Amino acid sequence: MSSIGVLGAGTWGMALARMLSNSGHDVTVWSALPREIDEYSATRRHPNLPGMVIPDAIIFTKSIEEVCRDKEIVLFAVPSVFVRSTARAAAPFIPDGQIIVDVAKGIEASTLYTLSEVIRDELVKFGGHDHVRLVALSGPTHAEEVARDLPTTIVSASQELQTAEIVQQVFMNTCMRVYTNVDVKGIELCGALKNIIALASGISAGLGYGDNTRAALITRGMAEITRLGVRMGCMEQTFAGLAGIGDLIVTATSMHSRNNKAGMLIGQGLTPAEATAKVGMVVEGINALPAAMRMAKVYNVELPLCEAVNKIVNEGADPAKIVLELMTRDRKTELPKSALDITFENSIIRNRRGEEMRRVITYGTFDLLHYGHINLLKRAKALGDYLIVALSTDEFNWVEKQKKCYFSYEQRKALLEAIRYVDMVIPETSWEQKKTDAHEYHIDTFVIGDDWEGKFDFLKEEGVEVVYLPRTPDISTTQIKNDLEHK
Ligand code: C2G
Repeated sequence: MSSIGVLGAGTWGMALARMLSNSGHDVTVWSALPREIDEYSATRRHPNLPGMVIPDAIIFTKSIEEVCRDKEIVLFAVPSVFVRSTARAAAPFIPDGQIIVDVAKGIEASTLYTLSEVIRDELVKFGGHDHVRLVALSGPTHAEEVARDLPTTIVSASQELQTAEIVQQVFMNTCMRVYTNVDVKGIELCGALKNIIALASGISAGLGYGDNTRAALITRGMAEITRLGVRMGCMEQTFAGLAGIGDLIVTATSMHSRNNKAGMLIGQGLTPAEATAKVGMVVEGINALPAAMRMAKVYNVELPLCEAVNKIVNEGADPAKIVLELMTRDRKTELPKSALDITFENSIIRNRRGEEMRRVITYGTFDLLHYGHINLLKRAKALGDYLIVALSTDEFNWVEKQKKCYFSYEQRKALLEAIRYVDMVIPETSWEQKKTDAHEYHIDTFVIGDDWEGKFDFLKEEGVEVVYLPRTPDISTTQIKNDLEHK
């Protein structure tokens, strides 16, 4: 059996703690609210789970050190807005190599990080955590039903399959069936954004609309989340899985769902604040809206339902009017873009721009290649099917950017061509070439880090989509040089 530390004594954290304890694991639960620890350890009851008895074997602690020390698994079950501060507080007590499971669902609006990325970010910042093993655990899992041992399924997702399998082993029992996945980003994106669609579903019911409308919202809501996820490099099949459509169905149709309940109250005329107060628990769909709106902009993806919910929740729009707008939007097809044209060279040079093959271009020096560059190239490639990198020549770097590169143009070119996201490397010899490149290579999308935000919008007049992606924080060629100098 395993020893497990649970951070967060909320509904989901306690339902899981009980399940794990009843499976024979040693479970310690911590909360940032001492009064919760005092109450739950004394009464062995949780206010949101009246029918549930908290096993005597569960240890409660107010010490974040005690809940993290010597555990096979540390489980983050705090509300999404407290994940960063909790990870920062726990970092000194989490050893390198620790398996960390996150069950909180959300995306951090300021960085567009998923919550497992937020935890990793805090541990890396603290230092000494080079091999943190993060798992996102997510699926159609109402705490109220898990607390009653009703048959439930969930996905254990980690970049390392064997880590996902360890967590699968620990959480699997006769009432909880665990599936593994490696698409952590996709799993976490579903978990965050489906709460917004559940809000929409509740608003629809609150307006008195029926099952037809709810089915439409679930189906089209999943379509827009999938569209965004694929643009972000996630696996399309993740969205058709348990953490995708499975979780959306259960969240958008069940009265256990806080998002559904809050949505209904909003549809009936309460303000979001009144609705949240009445629900009395965290409504993660509202927390997820800022990040959803930012991702729609950064990745140039239409999220009509998320945008509609945002207008209602954050701009006070009239729900009935918004539904009418949604119903009368410009006509769309359900068909995905046509099959990928497999002859890259042919489509690059000879075919006109078009749906069959999306071509992306980006520009840069890429000296002392680092993971910030790779992160940019990976996301750029996910925006299309073919990525061209215009690499600044040594002369262009010196004359135009006063940059003295460590690696020559040829060396930097060879490094870039070895990256699986890069399909072609061409020289960047002038600032002006972007316009002609766009036509010569039939470019659909121009991408660059948001340190250049707004600088290349003129390319839109050439019919090119312009995307500025968030830079990867805390890494740059300059920083590497400085660090090496002072080491
Ligand atoms: N980048 C990033 N995160 C970092 C560092 C760089 O996303 N931590 C991105 C930059 O925003 C840029 C690309 O990686 O999109 C290459 O960065 P540089 O080599 O620094 O390129 P730069 O000097 O900005 O040249 O005509 C455009 C210029 O050639 C861009």
